[in-house]
Amino acid sequence: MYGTIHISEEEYGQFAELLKNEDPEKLAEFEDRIQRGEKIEPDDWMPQLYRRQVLRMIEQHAHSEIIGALPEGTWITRAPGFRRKMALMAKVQDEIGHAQLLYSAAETLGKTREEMINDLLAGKSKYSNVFNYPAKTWADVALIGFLVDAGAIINQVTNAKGSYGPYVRALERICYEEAFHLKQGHDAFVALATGTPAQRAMIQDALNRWWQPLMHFFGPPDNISTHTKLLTRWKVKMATNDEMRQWYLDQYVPKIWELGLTLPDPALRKDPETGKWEYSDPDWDEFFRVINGDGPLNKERLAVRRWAEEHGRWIRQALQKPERSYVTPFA
Ligand code: BYC
Repeated sequence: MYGTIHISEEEYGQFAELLKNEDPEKLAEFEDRIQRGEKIEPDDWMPQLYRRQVLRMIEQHAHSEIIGALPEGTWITRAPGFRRKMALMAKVQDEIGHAQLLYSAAETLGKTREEMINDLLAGKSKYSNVFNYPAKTWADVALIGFLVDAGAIINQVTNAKGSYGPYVRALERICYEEAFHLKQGHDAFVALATGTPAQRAMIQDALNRWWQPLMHFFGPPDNISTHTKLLTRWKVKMATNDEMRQWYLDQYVPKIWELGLTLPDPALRKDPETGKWEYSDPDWDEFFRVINGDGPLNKERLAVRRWAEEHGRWIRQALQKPERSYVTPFA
């Protein structure tokens, strides 16, 4: 299923207008390289549209990592116990590290990190929908570590087989760390699900609130997704949004049900004949509202990043002025 092309030649032809300024020979050679499974590297020839699309995706992913550190980050001081606190601190630190890797990969396409951060702070760039919801209880943190990271792994393991060299190398490294995140999330999740009645109620409440954002996480259905067709052809996305959503349901719904927890969708079931999951369509109007800046916490999330940007400016400026470096008196 990885790397299936979902665009017909006729549909691809509709992009002709956007590709009309490209050298046809170079474009054909680029397409051949993609089909042979070769990696595209920063100095290689690529159509401008490929450059823009890959940059858009990596940049949004990088922003998702730094904004994604916020809901869990606020729980470091309140984590229940020393071991949970240490694991959570390590995880949050990893997420920031992922952003570093991804901003570096995005920079290879010609946009500076400063420009990317400015676009994020100005509300011009998107980041993952899920991080615009509050982590009200410790159960929310357990759920993020288990079920958001599980979604991230499905997406990233898939796209790590894609065509843009710097992105896939960053994803490979990120996936190793996500595997640890998933374990810490699963451990905290199971502890609550098998705990006292109050703990079970807390994790059930978290599931009820987070299920819809989790269904949104893989993006809009294929029939309304803007970029999937072109990006599967160019092997930037190695599966469609609906395919990834199906794989996620297949792997994680049984794990949730095994714990005696329920999901807030009475229509959710696997059709034994087709092997496909059926579910109620999540509210896609809400999804588009949230990703366009009008979710429960979009303004708060960006306000925290603005604060961090302002308060960290002095150190970035200091690092950019090597002529002012200090000479040790013992030299
Ligand atoms: N949230 O044409 P479509 C993490 C936008 S961080 C927000 O299907 P595409 C973690 C999409 O951008 C991991 N926006 O898009 C971190 C497009 O808008 P524009 C996050 C979304 O790109 C810390 C429009 O909807 N993972 O796990 O073909 C702690 C139409 O959609 C979303 C990534 O970033 C969304 N969920 O496919 C814990 C993975 N979905 O740009 C955990 C990289 C769609 O036209 N990204 N949109 O204005 C991708 O794989 C793809 O971008 C997506 C969407 C599959 C998400």
